[in-house]
Amino acid sequence: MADSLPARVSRIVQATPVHDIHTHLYDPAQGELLLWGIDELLVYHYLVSEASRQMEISLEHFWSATRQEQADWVWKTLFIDHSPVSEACRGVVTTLNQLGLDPRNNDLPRLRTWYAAQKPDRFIDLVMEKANLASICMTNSPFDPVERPTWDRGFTRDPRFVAALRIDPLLVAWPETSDWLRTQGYAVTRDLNPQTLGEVRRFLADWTARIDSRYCMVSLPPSFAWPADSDIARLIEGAVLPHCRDHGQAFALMMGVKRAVNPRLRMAGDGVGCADLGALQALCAAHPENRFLVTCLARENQHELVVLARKFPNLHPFGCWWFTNTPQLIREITTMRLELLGTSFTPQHSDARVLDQVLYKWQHSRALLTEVLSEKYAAVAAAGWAVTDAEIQRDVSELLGGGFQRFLSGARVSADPR
Ligand code: RAT
Ligand code: ZN
Repeated sequence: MADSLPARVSRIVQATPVHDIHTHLYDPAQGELLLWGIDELLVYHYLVSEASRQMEISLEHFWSATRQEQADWVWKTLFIDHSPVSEACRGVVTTLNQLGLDPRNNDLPRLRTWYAAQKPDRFIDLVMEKANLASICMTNSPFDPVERPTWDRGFTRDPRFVAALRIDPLLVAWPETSDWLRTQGYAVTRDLNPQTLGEVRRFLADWTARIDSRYCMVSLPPSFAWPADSDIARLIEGAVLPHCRDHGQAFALMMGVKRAVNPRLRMAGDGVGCADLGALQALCAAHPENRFLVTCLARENQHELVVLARKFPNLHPFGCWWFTNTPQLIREITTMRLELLGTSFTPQHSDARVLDQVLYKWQHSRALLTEVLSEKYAAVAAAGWAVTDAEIQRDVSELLGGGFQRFLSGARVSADPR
């Protein structure tokens, strides 16, 4: 008997390698920047913010503990004292399961012993094979005092790890960042005059070349406005967009993050706010020769983003980002995007900060993509257009990174379905 439609879609989605277009993972040659292991999984900031609501100790006590003790507290709070039903908790369970470990029969010391026996190189291969990843796009910041020296020293690149230039401090912390740029040899002033904008472009060009960046990216607060009489608007107009045009780079905007809503939670303390997508509309309209990759953190922005993408072919929506990376919202957002954009978007990125997390992020994402795509193919079949396996394969390759890469290259869609 022929496979059912969901079985065909599932087989193809599972077998298609994915280009993970936004993560916080690093090239293995960057050493300790690439995190992995059970303690890192447990102190992931998604889990820390959940644990902080129910932990028996104060936050001050938690932060003063060692990493292993912090992991113990998260494990006790979220896995022992309560059931791990949240998406981030389920992620730890899926990850361990994918590695052949039963979290119910292995306490933390046993899990640590298992991890201690893994060889890093082999572990990276194992994880990438199991998650079926073709490439991992990093988030690379010249402003990070720990990361920058690794690039200054230089290293042999692992071709599976590709770079993307992250420029938040340049855009959201001007003029303070101008002082730092001067220490790096760029003749900038606090005033954004033509000379300074030229030097900012030189900085962007230098780092784009140094890391072989695929695109340039920033996360923005809900208050971001454009056009505007502001440093950030001047920097985007006078430096970032010309740089992107000159170097064939897309500009990724991650919109709607409120940083440090609760600073006591440190990295776990960021929140969400509704972004003004009028700013995005104005950018796309004023700069048809620039390409914009956009993800929004607020659920409330998702519909407007999709409608804008129908109007502007230079806008590519991507990912169900951070607080929207939950099954209910992924179903809703991915369905809406398929219904209004067809396959011309990238449904997901992992945002993994710990290598092992790609195991759960992609297992969960693949399952949801299968579900939503199967429903859409069934609906169009009922209307009189049954898709072939080759067409499903074409679409899935497109959704799992192929369309993203073509958008980055500036090329238009090919008509060839194979
Ligand atoms: O999802 C996350 O881990 C967040 O902390 C952010 O890093 C976000 O993805 C970002 O890139 O700013
Ligand atoms: Zn991220």
